[in-house]
Order: sequence, then C-alpha cells, then structure tokens
Amino acid sequence: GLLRIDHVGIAVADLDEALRFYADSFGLHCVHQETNEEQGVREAMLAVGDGDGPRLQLLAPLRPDSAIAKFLDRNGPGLQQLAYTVTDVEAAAAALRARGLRLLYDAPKRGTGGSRINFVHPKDAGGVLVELVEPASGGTPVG
Ligand code: CMX
Repeated sequence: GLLRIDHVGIAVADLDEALRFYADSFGLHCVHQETNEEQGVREAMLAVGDGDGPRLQLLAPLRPDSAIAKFLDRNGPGLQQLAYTVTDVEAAAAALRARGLRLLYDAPKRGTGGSRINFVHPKDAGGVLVELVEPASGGTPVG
C-alpha cells in the first residue's frame, strides 16, 4: 500500500533561479540535489518545516526531448507529479495494474537518491501523474 506522500514535484525552467525563488519567498531550502540522466532532469529536494514530512521537488529539464521539457512546453511551470512512498515498488505497481491502471514502466527505474520508481499514467489517475517511490534500503528517503 501507500505509506505516505513522499514529495510533490514542480516543473521549473531553471533550477538555480527556482531555488532562489523558494528560498527568498518561502524560506524553503535545498537538502539534496542531483542529476538523473535517464529521466533527463536536474532536481532538488526542499525540506518543509522540521523536514520530516513530504518534500518539495523542483525538476528542471536537461534536454528538450525530456518529460519535463515537454511538460513545460505544454503547461508552463507548475505541479507535475504527486509521489507516494511505498515499501515495495514492484508489489505496488502490480496491485495497481491488477486494478486496470497503466504503469509507465514494465520494471522500476532509478529515482532520487538511488530509490526505485514507477509512474501511473495521469490519464488513469484522474489527471495526476502519480509516482511510486521505494526508498533506497538503509538510505535516507530523499525521494
Ligand atoms: N500531469 C497530468 N497530466 C499530464 C502530465 C502530467 N505531468 N503529463 C502529461 N499529461 C497529460 C497531457 O496533458 C495529455 O493530456 P491530453 O491528451 O488531454 O492533452 C496526456 O497526458 C498525454 O499523454 P501521453 O501522450 O501519453 O504522454 P506525454 O508524452 O505527454 O507524456 C508522461 C506524459 C506522463 C507519459 C511523461 O511525462 C512521462 O513519461 N513521465 C514520467 C517520467 C517523468 O515525469 N520524469 C521526470 C521526473 C523524474 C523523477 O521524478 O525522478
């Protein structure tokens, strides 16, 4: 099942500019940054409050053909995904597939901080791109 909200992802054109905006406007600070070549993103995780709850993920495109670049072209910057923490991404994906929802990947891919991820197609989830995140074992669940 779904354990909790892991993070909410926001598409931005420029990561450094967005990080300055979130720091200056909301006092939110980056706790983790990485580049995921396979996903075509530069991303940052921002902690909210005591840092124990869900995080805010800023996603900037690495390439014009990436999912984030396509999202920005179509919608401009804004909410792109809602991610849930799961204990076992394969089991969670299988349960959703059994209920008729389309998962984007046959097998999990690598997400933030070595997590294992999959996505439910937004057309099968009420217009929301849903990410399933199994945190890296033993590691800090950053995404
Ligand atoms: N949220 C809600 N709806 C979305 C959406 C999103 N993020 N992205 C696309 N859609 C909608 C489009 O508006 C479109 O709707 P209409 O047909 O009504 O116009 C429809 O979905 C398009 O679907 P599609 O043609 O099948 O797919 P796209 O080429 O638009 O790509 C998606 C959408 C979800 C398959 C693609 O973005 C994807 O593969 N995402 C998963 C990977 C990803 O997002 N990586 C970046 C984050 C990395 C990370 O989190 O680590």
